[in-house]
Amino acid sequence: MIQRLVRALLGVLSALVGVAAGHLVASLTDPTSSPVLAVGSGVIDRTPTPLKEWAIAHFGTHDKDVLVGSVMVGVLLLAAVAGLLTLRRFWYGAVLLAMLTVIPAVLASNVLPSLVAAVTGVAALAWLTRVAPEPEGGTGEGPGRRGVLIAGGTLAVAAIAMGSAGRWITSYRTRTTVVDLPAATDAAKALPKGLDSRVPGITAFRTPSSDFYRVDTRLVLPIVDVDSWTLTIDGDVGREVTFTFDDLLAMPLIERDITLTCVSNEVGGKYVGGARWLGVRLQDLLDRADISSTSADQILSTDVDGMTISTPLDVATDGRDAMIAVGMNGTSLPQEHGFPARMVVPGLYGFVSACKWITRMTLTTYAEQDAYWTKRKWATDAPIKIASRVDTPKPLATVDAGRTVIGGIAWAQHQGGVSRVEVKVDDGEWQQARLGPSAGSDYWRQWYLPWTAEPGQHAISCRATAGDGDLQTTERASPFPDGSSGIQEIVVTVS
Ligand SMILES: Nc1nc2c(c(=O)[nH]1)N[C@H]1C(S)=C(S)[C@@H](COP(=O)(O)O)O[C@H]1N2
Ligand SMILES: [Mo]
Repeated sequence: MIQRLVRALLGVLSALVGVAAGHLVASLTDPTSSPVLAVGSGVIDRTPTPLKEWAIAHFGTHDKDVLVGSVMVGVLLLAAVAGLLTLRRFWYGAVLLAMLTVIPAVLASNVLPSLVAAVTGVAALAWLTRVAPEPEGGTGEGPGRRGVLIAGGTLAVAAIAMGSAGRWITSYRTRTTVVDLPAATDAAKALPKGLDSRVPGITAFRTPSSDFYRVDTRLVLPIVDVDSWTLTIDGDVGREVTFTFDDLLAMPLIERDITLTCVSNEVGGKYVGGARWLGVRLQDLLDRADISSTSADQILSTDVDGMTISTPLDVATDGRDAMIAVGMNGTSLPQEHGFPARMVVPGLYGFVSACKWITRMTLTTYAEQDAYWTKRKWATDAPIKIASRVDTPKPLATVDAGRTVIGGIAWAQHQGGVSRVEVKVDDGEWQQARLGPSAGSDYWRQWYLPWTAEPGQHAISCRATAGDGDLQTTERASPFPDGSSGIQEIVVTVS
């Protein structure tokens, strides 16, 4: 029994050594090819949409950690089995352990890390099983015990060292680098002072880049060299054009306050943020490619790793402030938000507009080419739905009786912004909330309503009206396929 446990542990340790060695080699070559991450990315791309939505809803921004953790647990369980198999024949276990690297080797763009993982994992297993007590002499005592402790300890230290080094090198290589940007030729007005300090607990009027929600399919950020990066416009165009980063900076730059929203945002959710974007008008870029006689209906954007995002051409060119952004909140784009350039289209959910790390825009048709989420049956035409959220009090909070404030945020991008927010407490009438300042029709708006809280349990809801007159719908919808809708209702206890 003890001996089996030991063998299982030796299998696990060998796998950890292999994973760590593979991670280190990947960090030096192609970080996305780290074996466990390669499997994780494979799972992301192959997970059916409903399961993915469930994971996002339940694990939120931790969904990726849960995914990588699950892959790791799976690998270690199989590695334990490999360890047990060595009791029969060393090669049984060694082959199973090596087989575990086949999937990442096939999925990854670079096979080297998986190869290294296989070789070091099997070598570790060979060493450990050689010093471990023989199955027949199974006392678990004697020279074998000491030897296995020394070998195990050495390998554990090596695994930790390689794993940490790999992590550090990857985060170093994918760190945010700040590049100087020129001032906008068409600057935004100073952002009005929001309600941030007047309504405690309300969402900040401007989301700091470090707090800005992040949604993408990547487990590792791409490494992009801004000096060799280019943006190409091709497909059904009069003239194929390629821009360097400096070419973009030499063009007229607009600066706009725009609120981005993710289609996966649930009613009352956090996948929304307001930032100031600096970039080149999409129309200016498309004009250089001459799309006057195109029959395309889609811009198919491709990122540096081949991920694709579709955008309806007519929406992107209807005069709204669609841009290829190079700056966010006063500096160049943070790595996780698409450095060196990304698309931003006011009023469209990010999955049909906001391609990060963009490197190509292909003018094509929906009939001809499908983007990543189109293949997964998400909508292609996906305007952001009018929405509002209660920030304070928090759901299920306990509030002191007496005078307090209900406050939150609402958005209706490219529908004239938010012109009204109403709040309902229990079965009362809809009461008009006071609005914070406006930063334009593509930006969200803070709101608050003074409230005299009576002891007991209370339900609080809110709803927004857009500047164009549309009222936030009561119709409940989940994110798939074109965004959630419905009225948020929170419950608080007043005492
Ligand atoms: N290359 C790439 N761009 C992408 C995505 C992605 O997975 N890959 N996700 C999109 C989605 S779904 C959203 S909501 C926005 C989020 O942008 P943010 O992470 O900067 O907030 O980016 C979009 N751009
Ligand atoms: Mo999204």
